[in-house]
Amino acid sequence: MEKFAKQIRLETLKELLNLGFGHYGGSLSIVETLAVLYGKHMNIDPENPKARDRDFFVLSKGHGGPAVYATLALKGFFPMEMLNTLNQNGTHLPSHTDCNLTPGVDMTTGSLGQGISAATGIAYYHKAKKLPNRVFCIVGDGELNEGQCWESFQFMAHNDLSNMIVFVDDNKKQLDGTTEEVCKTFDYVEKMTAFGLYSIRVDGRDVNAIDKGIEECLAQNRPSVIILDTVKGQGVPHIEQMKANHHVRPSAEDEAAVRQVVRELEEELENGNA
Ligand SMILES: Cc1ncc(C[n+]2csc(CCOP(=O)(O)OP(=O)(O)O)c2C)c(N)n1
Ligand SMILES: [Mg+2]
Repeated sequence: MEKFAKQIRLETLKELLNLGFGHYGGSLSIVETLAVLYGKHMNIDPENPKARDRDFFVLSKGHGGPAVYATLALKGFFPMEMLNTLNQNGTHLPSHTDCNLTPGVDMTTGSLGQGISAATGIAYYHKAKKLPNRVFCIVGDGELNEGQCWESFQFMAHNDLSNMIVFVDDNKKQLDGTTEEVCKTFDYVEKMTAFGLYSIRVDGRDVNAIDKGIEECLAQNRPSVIILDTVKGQGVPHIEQMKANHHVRPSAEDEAAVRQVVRELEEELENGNA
């Protein structure tokens, strides 16, 4: 899973460098979680993306698309070369995830708050039909400012959607400031628990901690929410330290720092130190 996370981070950075701008911060903070989900837990078949028995993944914070595309390409859903088409005219990889364009993308997202609602609907259908499919969904901490998210949590708890895990990417920042200063967050685990959900906080930079958290939630057989303690721009120190790192058009200095991380990741992966 650690190696897979490095591969996903590398390909995500290459996509964004090739485009020249993009959502660096929120793509990088979900890399480890994607590596654990697609590397270990999800039942998926890249040869048959719409397989009836598949697990579903919904990136409610759809602007993290570049990280999902890197993950799907590495799993073999489409050729790696397609990653160079990110957000270009006529692309199958728009900046926000779109289920009508990209093999392996299960829901069109980008309008914050709506993806989690769709994900609860998918989980509700499969639970009602007594089907084994599970649903994994990532929402942003800023996205939680959308009231619609809280309707989804209530719906999840009321309908006992034990086939669903929601991850909150608690990277502490949103588009134009820290999440705390835009709208005070209080304690997410306490809030989710009060909603009747099983909830834990894990280190979202650590694939083993994320894996353990998922195992713990699956063992509960209850609707669950994992709060991911992450850093916006995770894994690229220069981007992590930028005050505004939501959508970045790298300066020459920024680009040099990102290219340095690309080289380091390539070397680690080539030398088998991953
Ligand atoms: C309904 C809606 N309002 C506003 C936006 C514009 N927008 C895109 S990303 C973003 C910030 C999201 O912050 P967060 O959920 O914390 O994402 P992350 O930090 O993971 O990038 C905003 C306001 C949007 N996409 N949808
Ligand atoms: Mg955020």
